[in-house]
Amino acid sequence: MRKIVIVLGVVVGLIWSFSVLAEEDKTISSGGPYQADEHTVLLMHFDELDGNPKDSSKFGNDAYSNTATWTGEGKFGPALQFDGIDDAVVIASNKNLQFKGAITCEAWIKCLGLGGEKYQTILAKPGEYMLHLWKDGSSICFLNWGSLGTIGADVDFRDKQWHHVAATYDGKKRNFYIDGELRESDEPSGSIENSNAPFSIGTYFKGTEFNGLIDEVRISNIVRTFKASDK
Ligand SMILES: [Ca+2]
Ligand SMILES: [Ca+2]
Repeated sequence: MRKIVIVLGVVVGLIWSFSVLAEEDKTISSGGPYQADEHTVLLMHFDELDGNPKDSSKFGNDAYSNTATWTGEGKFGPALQFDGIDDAVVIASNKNLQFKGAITCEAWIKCLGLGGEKYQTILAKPGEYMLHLWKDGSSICFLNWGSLGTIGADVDFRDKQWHHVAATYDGKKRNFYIDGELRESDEPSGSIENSNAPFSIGTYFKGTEFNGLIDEVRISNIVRTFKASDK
């Protein structure tokens, strides 16, 4: 009888441990990989491992140029590696990627060292909005061309680890999240500007090249919120 009780105790203990592990796994995987919803205008899982990346949103914003290298070592499955010299993913401009009011830009990034001479582009719609690191990965900015200007966060990305970065604007307030934590906010005056420039990931201009891995890029036409478990 005592043996049975001990065996039962061990079994219950194991079940409990596995359920705790399963909970932890669920927490880690939040923040992606995402499913496209009605507000998703671009969603790049970067899982193709070949050719040009495809958009999983209903808008079909597929890339038409990819000079980055596929890797199986992404945040979620495969990702793209950018060499810090000339690698880019380019997507044609269209009105779904232009914003009148609300926008959320986000990506998972792993910076691997020095990039372009000016800074390191994560994503950019030149003339409208851009997420970029300082050239050595020592800080991050969300820039809106025109009157809104820049919001920055003094966060060091030189640890060669994956980080989730997100910026939102609702027409009034701008929020900047790193690994799901709200790091900076402001209320810039002015309005969003639109341009016909292509949307780029990794670089958009000489001197702005990203050095490292990028995964799970999502652009949304609403303000999304994030929490600290998004990492
Ligand atoms: Ca991926
Ligand atoms: Ca190259």
